[in-house]
Amino acid sequence: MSATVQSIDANKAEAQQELTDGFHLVIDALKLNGINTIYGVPGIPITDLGRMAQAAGIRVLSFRHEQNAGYAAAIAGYLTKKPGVCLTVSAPGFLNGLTALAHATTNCFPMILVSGSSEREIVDLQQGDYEEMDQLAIAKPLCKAAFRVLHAADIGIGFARAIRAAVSGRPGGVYLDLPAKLFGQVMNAEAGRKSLVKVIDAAPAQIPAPAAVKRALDVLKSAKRPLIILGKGAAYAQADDAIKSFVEKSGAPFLPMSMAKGLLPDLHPQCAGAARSTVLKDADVVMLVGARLNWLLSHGKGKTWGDQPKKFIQVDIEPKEMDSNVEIAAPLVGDIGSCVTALLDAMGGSWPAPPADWLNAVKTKRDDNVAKMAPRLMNNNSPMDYHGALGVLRTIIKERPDAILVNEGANTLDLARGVIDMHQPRKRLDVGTWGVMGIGMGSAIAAAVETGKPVLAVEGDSAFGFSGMEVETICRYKLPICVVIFNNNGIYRGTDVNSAGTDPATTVFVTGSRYDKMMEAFGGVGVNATSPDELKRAVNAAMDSGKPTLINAVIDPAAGSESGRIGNLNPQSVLKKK
Ligand SMILES: Cc1ncc(C[n+]2csc(CCOP(=O)(O)OP(=O)(O)O)c2C)c(N)n1
Ligand SMILES: [Mg+2]
Repeated sequence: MSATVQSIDANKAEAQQELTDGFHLVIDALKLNGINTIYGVPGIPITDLGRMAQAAGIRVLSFRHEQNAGYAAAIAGYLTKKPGVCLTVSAPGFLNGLTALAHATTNCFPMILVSGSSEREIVDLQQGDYEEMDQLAIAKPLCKAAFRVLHAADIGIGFARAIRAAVSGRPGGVYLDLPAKLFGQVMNAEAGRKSLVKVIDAAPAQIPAPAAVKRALDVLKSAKRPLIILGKGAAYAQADDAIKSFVEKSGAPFLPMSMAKGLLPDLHPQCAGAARSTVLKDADVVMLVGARLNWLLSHGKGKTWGDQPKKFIQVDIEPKEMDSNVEIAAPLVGDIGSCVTALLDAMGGSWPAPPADWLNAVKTKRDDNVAKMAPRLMNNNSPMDYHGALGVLRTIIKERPDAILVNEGANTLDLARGVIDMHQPRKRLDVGTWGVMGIGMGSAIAAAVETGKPVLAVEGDSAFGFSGMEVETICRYKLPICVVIFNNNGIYRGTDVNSAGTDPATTVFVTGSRYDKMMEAFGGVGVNATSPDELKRAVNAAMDSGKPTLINAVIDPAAGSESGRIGNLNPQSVLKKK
């Protein structure tokens, strides 16, 4: 090589070293802020971004459908308190990710949907670009905040705003629109470095007012029949020790909402999970901690809550949550950790125990209900009913308390929630506020990736179908996930008949399907289990081996009920029965 060519090469290299571009700035912005995992689906214009991010040490998990990648990002946010990032292509990929973004917002999970988008000039003139869509406008009503970055120099600020919006205050979904042209934009590397922003104190503590703390404790102290309800906001807060100390010091029965199960163990003597209807009806003071009075708590009124007049104390980071459904006598606004710590401090050394007759009444009801359920959980029927199958899984989770349980379906969800005790915080991941089907495989994958713990996904056969193709993803990344499909041949039940006698009924599937074969197709372990004993052996083997496993658990098609435990929400036609 001649000296001239060598020096031209050296100059070129030097010039390149001094430059950066949109691709690199996005990756650097993520890394600078400790975001080291991306969930997504590649394609124009973000394929190279994924490749380069992977090469730069970010874990980039490619899914088979953006909705599942989105659900993974959402639950990653819940588990880590850092925004989970989902990366999608323009228009259709973006739309596929949008359900998860809305789900994250509704559930208060911090998530950022980062989507490539098409040529701005063409999109805005509606001239028909490849995958043309005004994505920013569409995302806006479905998330906490939405931003578009047009200049490479603004990438740092764009990500900083997105991260802060996702995790501060009440967490939620954020949309970040990155048009194709941005990625190739070049700028001076030093200026690029300076343009990046490391977000300091992304979710600042929000300290409650001392007067509000005192008011809350005064109301709690006045109770004859106190009840504490723990929501997934309390689980999200990762203030586990403070919450446990507070609940124990108060002496009050507590009721965990679905994803707050395990925040204090379900077998804790104060847990009123098995006496839910009694405590909701009879309590006179109800303290909500990171739980909202939405439909899951019958809006705080009506039959579920009985005739007893009630006073509510509500601990929440969002001031607008107060009085959303009923009057809140003692609003306590702040982050859960700060609020609970302030409550504990202000309770002082001695706090009077709640009246013994209330504690005894709750205990009696709980023990009765547990005793009633016990024999049903021990049956070894074949085909299985829900209780026989769930009894086995309950024992497995008790023996492996650090495993993460993912759960969706109708009967499969409602019965598993009641039967399977949780023993540690944030180990139960499910359908959340909307009761959405499809979170299963995305949640399982993110749980395995973010925590490194084994995952048991208990899935209705319908629920599983929404994300079933991701079993390939599970096998590809060799994740320690055991999927158990409660196969009752359909939605709610597999016994429906179409009275017109033409197509199959709307709620039934192919009889005797073998979902286990799906897992085998990708090199995982498939098992067909027809009895609780077989199920137990197969799940234990999967949890021991850590190999991707799918167990087709054959459930009696007649065992379930319409809509599980929420059949009452179905509208009725007066004309239906002729
Ligand atoms: C995205 C979405 N689509 C549809 C529904 C309505 N839905 C509620 S539960 C359910 C499936 C229930 O069947 P399965 O998962 O098999 O549970 P099973 O009751 O049979 O145990 C469906 C489709 C939903 N909740 N979410
Ligand atoms: Mg089913």
